[in-house]
Amino acid sequence: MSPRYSSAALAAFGLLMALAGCGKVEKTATVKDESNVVLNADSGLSEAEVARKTPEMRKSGEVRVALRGEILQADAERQVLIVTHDEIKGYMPAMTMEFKVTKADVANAKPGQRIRAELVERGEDYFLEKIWPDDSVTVSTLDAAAKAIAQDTTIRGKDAYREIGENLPTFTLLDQEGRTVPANRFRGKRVVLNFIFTRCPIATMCPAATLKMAQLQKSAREAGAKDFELVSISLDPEFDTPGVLRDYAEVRGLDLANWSFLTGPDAAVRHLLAQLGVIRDFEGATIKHTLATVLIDEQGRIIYRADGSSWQIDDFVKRLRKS
Ligand SMILES: [Cu+2]
Repeated sequence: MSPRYSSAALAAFGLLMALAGCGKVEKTATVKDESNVVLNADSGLSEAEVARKTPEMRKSGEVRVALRGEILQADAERQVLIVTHDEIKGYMPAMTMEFKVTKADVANAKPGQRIRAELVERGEDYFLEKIWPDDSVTVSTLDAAAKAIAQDTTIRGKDAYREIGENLPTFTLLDQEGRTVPANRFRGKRVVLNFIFTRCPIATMCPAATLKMAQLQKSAREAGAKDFELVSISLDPEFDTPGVLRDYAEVRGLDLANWSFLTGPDAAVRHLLAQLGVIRDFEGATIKHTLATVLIDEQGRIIYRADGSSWQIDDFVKRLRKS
């Protein structure tokens, strides 16, 4: 059942760990912060427990509760969303209120859309963080795709790892604008695909990979390559919401015309990683991971891959230019 990784991928893993010190404790990236308790019914708390814990949390700086609701209006100028939210048992009745959000989240917001998020009460202010689409069509599409890829990994067994010449696994994720993106959206184009996470603290890993993808995008265009796409999938989908990815791209001035940042259920990402031979380990407060840059052809076949961080831009430019 455990996926098989190419020896190149494993060797690159060891090498990167040694070079980047990824295995050491990285205090800068807090992947699982235990102090961030989110109060809600899903966490098994009763209405009375939520009511009891709220003042304690308020005293220590902020209250975090899970929220579901519908976007009524997005105000880009004031950077707020007006949301009609469901009852939050033990904390607040159902009502319409205003929340401060990031620039990317306000840009992604669509009036009428259902969302789930974390309500953060800090001082006098109310914020929404970790905003995900929660309409039934999106949720059921993502869940069905996650189940399908999990099943596929199981069926493939020890052959879960996809070799050169095999197809890219089928997946459906969300892009940086919260749009549903099926893998076949990229058919007919060459695709360079990698995995990154926005909180990666190691300059030589994800930040360098993103920089190189941007350089590849520019060089390939200059070399006359057309009809190619770049895809960066989050290794940390619980933190990397569509808005977080959009913000990551905008802060870096990335050109998203043919570059998608994808995220979605961890259940789906986990199997994509296994099938594409990228290793990810949650270690304490950080994510230890390998890097792979994978080239997909117009028919959705994996035709080339480079493991580790030392892939050559020129090499990929050459392969993106159709001969
Ligand atoms: Cu990284």
